[in-house]
Amino acid sequence: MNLLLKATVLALPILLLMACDVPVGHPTAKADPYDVKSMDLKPSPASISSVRHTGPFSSGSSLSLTSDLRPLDPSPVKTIQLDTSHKIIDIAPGVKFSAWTFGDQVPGPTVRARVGDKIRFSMTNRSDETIPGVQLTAAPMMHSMDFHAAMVSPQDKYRSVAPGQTITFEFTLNYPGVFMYHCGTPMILEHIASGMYGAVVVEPREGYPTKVDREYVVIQSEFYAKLDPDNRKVDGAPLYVLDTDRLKAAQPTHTVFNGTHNGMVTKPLSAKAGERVRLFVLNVGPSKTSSFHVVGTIFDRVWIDGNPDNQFRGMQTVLLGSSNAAIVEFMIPEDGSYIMVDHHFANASQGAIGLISTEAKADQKDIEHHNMEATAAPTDPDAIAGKQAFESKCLACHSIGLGKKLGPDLAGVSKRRSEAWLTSWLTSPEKMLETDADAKAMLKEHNDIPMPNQNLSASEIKQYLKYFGWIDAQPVGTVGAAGAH
Ligand code: HEC
Ligand SMILES: [Cu+2]
Repeated sequence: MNLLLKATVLALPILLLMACDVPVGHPTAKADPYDVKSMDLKPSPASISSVRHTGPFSSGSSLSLTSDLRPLDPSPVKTIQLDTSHKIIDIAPGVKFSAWTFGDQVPGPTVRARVGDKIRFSMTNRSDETIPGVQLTAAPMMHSMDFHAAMVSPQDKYRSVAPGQTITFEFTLNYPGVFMYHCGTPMILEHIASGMYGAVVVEPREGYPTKVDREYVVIQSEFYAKLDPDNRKVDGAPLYVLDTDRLKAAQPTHTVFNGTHNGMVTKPLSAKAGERVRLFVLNVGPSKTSSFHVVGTIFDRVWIDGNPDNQFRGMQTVLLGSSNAAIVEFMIPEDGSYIMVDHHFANASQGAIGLISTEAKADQKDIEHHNMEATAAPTDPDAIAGKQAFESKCLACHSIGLGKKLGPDLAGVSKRRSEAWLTSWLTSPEKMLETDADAKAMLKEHNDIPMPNQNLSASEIKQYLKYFGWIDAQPVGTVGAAGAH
């Protein structure tokens, strides 16, 4: 090859690259989604009052209290309350730890919102309240809230407030991601290690570019526990308190997912073979990294810090420093129990282990969703019509996600039956009961009570199927319909 040709061949890809790379400011350049001009950087000042919240320690329709992440609440303003408390938590069997919390739980509730949404936050420092039946083991003290999802003056918004005081502030979510929140009152290390942290999931303005069958939150954190030097007991069991020597030396006694040693081994997350799972993984630390891995599968996508712009494909493990997060998505290839671990095995051996299992049943408790009402609703017009019709015509005999009535629970029906099968069934159940083996088997299971023909038109049937498809695209247990009992 002559020299000139060689040079041209070498230069060609570079020239092509240059040609593709539209310079910033060029008229055809795409708008920068992170353009500061479209961000809210001037939130109003925080206010502090001496009016106390009473009742539940957390509230807000955008909060999830467990690993089951609720679907996005579409309202553009998310009002959330996360009060601090001092309480005893079980971090492992027999280890009753004197914790400080947001929302009376460790980790604190997960907030879900979207870029452009406003968070209207308030927190009462209730560290001086005694909870009935639980002795107060830690003295009341100052606490504060630091949201990594916010762009605000820390001296204003992240101020510490005294027991009995309430701080209120607002901010707008400018970046998508999975962000930590934590108490920022000195010694910050002690406040985090005592349990004062949680996650804020911020979806991109247009939502995620992929579709998944399940969504769960996994928060890794360390505990540094020692037996109470004063030998105090809780319900006859020894009390554990923060070991500040171990804390400073970064030598945890427990490293856990979602606040409990081996918690998701005894209560695995559920998924079915062939499903796509999205995990929102946050490593709180406070002092260790996590080498997050799921045994038996490969992360199809990894979005570092939970932002789809930071994408990796086909990853075995994702490395998370303290307060780093990732969204990981993967397939459940076949039936089995897939093991989530911190692949720093010293951490895994301290309890950072959990399962996603095809044998796990959705927790009935979670379906009822604690004290919060479901806000998920379809947006597709056919699915909306299907939902309305279903609620008036079918709820007498069917539930969604809440068990069998006269007819089967219809959660998952779009997955266990084909569209053609469902269409034939809804057109003429009597014909199917004569000719179709699956229909006959189902009739037997339902005490030989045949479903009456509902006289549905083809377009009505289409609407029911759209609704069923929508239900089955939501994280399990987040949509329920029961009707009158
Ligand atoms: C009077 C009770 C009753 C009503 C009302 C009723 N169904 Fe059913 N449905 C049943 C029973 C019972 C079965 C189980 C099969 C059988 O025994 O015939 C069934 C089965 C089904 C199945 C199949 C479920 C599966 O697991 O494969 C679907 C889908 C279904 N019904 C949809 C509907 C829809 C949609 C409506 C409202 C338009 C409706 N049903 C109204 C009683 C009812
Ligand atoms: Cu604190």
